[in-house]
Amino acid sequence: MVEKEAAGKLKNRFKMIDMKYDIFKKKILLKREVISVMGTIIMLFIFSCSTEPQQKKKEVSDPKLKIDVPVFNADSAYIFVEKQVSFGPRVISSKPWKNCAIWLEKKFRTYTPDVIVQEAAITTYDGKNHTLKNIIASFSAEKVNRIALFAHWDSRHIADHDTENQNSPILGANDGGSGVGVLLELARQFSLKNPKIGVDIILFDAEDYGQPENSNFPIMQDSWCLGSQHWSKTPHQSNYNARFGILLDMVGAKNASFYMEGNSSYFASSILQKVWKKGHEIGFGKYFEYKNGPEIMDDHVYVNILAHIPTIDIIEYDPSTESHFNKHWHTHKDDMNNIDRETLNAVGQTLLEVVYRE
Ligand code: AHN
Ligand code: ZN
Repeated sequence: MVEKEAAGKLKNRFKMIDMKYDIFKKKILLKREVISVMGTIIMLFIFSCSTEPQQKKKEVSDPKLKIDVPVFNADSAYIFVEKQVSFGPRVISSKPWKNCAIWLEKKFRTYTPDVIVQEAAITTYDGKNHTLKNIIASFSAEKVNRIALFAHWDSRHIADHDTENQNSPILGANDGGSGVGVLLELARQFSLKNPKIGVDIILFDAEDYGQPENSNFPIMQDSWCLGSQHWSKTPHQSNYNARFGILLDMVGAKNASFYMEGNSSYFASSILQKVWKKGHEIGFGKYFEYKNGPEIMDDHVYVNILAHIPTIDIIEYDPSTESHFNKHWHTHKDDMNNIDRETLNAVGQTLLEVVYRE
C-alpha cells in the first residue's frame, strides 16, 4: 500500500516534470519564433534604411531633375514678330511706332499687371526732338532676386546698307522684331508658370536711330541706343537691380550663329558661359558657337556701364558679310522672309532653360 502510494506520487511528479518540460520547450520555440520574426523585421528595417536615404539624397542633391521647364512655342514667337512688322517700320514718333507701342503694352498686360511705359525726351543726331518709350513688363515684382531680359522694339529709320531706297525706313523683322517676338513668347510662358526668380522684360526704344556713316550732321557721340542709355541712367524703379541681364538682338534669321560677343565676355563672362553651355546641353550647339566675336556697340554696353548689371548680348555674327551682321542688316530685305522659326526656338528654349533653373 505504502509502495503503491509512493509509486503513484513518483508518477505524478514525473508527469509534473514532463508538463513543465513541455511548457519550457514551447517557451523556447516561441522565443525562437519571436527572435526570427524580429530578426526579419530588423533586417527589413536596416535594408530599407540603407537604400532609401541614398535615393532621397540623390533627388535633393540634383534639383535639376525636379524642374519642369516649359516648351517654347516658336509659332507663337513667329506670330509676334509678324504682328510687329504688320504695323510697318517702328520709327520713333511715326504712326506704326505709336500703334505698335499700344499693342505691346496691351499684350504685356494680358500676361502681367506690372507694366510700365517709361517716357523720356530725346534729341536725335539729326536735331529732331522726340519722346521715347521703353516698355517694361515685370513678373513677380515683389521678389528681390531678379534677372532682366532686353531687346529693342524700334526699327531703323533708314536703309543705309541697302542699294535702293536708302532714305526709307525698314521693317526690321530680324533687327528689332525677332528679339521682341522671343521675349513676348517668354512673357506668355511666365504668365502660365511662374519662374522661381523675378523677371523684368525691358523693350528699349530708339536703339536703331544711330547716326549713319555718310551723315552730313555734325558727329554726335552715343547716337545709338537712346532708350537703353536713358533706362540705364534712370531705371523704371529707383534702386533697381538684377543679378544679370540678357539682350537679344537679331535672333531670328535662318542658320544664324551667335559668337561670344566681346563686351559680353568682358563684362559678364560667367553669364555668357552659362547661356552657351545650356544652349549646347539642349542641342542648339550649332547656334551658340564657342568662338570669340568682336565687341559690338549695343544696348547691353550701357546696361553694363551705367546700370552696373552684368549683361550679355545674343547677337548674330556672320563671318561671310562685310558688316559681320546678317546679310539683310539695315536693308529692306529684313522682312518676314528673313525670319526662321528654328532660330527663334533655339534662342527661346535656351532662355527658358536658363530662367526656370535660376
Ligand atoms: C552698330 O552698328 C554701331 N551697332 C550695332 C547695333 C545694332 C544696330 N543692332 C541692331 N542694329
Ligand atoms: Zn539695327
